[in-house]
Amino acid sequence: MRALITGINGQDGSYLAEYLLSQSYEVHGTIRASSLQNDRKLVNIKSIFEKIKIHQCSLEDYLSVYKLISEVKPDECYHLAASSFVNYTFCDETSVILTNFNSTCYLLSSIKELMPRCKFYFAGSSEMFGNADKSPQDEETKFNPRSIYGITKTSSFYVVKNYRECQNIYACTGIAYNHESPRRDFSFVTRKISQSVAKIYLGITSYIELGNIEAKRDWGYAPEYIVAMHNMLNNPRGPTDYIISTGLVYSVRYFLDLAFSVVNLRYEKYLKINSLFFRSLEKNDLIGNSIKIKNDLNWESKKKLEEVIEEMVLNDITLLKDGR
Ligand code: G4F
Repeated sequence: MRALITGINGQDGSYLAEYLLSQSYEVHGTIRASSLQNDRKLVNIKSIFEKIKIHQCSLEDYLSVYKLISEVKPDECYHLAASSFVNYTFCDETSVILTNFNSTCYLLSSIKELMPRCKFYFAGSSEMFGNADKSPQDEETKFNPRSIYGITKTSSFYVVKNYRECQNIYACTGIAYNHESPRRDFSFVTRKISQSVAKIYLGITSYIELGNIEAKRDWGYAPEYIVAMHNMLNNPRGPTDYIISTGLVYSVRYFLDLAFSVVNLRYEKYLKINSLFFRSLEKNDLIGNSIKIKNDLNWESKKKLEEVIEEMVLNDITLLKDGR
């Protein structure tokens, strides 16, 4: 089996690549040209670099995507690449649309043309529910995205659905809630916290600045979420969309408290609240009901948030001690 992963060097892409290699897949992945020149952007795939085939591809360009599909000829395609930072101010919205929406259309159009039996996974997001009218959300909940990121994920969801229903392509969307790990990008709050705790513990810095610490999230463990993705493309029931979540919510304050407790410190002594990191239109009640994927595919989130936090903090301490 040959798999293509867009954004293979990201948190999810790299875990998925490792998982598929362990299942004897031939693994191909796309990376932006600019990332190939930057060692920091390749750190997640360093250990498997020789085992995978990297393609430099601009997903905003149809010809580039078409050539990619004709060259790789994948059996499974996991479209994970996206401009993924959520903001509600609509800054730089056209470039987010180009990256997130057009790439989905280009991939599906090329697959239909060149590899119509290729199965397609699209990485949806809880941000599609945005200002949700019900909580927890499930596969029937109405979308009401509030961020440009959420809008691009929702519009892509409908493209995927239409390729499935009208073009007979095996295409589906995993509506994943937040999922974290030691490979999380530093722009997200969990990694920002774990790295800051590590720096404070090692005496490199003396405080952490955050925005709304009462915000709550349904936080899972990334290495488990990529198994859900693979299961969805190997679903005996055929292609359908699933919520991928833990069904539990915790506040940023709770995360912070536990992260500091890993090194026996109290967060109150080191925390500064900075209004720059607040998101004005943010709603806090996004929590996923993943009973459908549990019933159909026997997938459920297992790792406790406490364990995820400990792994992240200890990993950041090791990285800093090693000068990485
Ligand atoms: O870690 P975050 O930036 O993640 P967010 O916005 O929930 O988005 C992530 O999860 C989505 C759902 O799966 C994905 F679609 C998306 O691509 C991404 O992976 O923020 C989490 C919470 C927010 O409520 C934010 O307001 O943390 C709050 N927060 C408080 N202080 C902060 C900070 N977030 C960041 N990034 N930085 C802060 O200083």
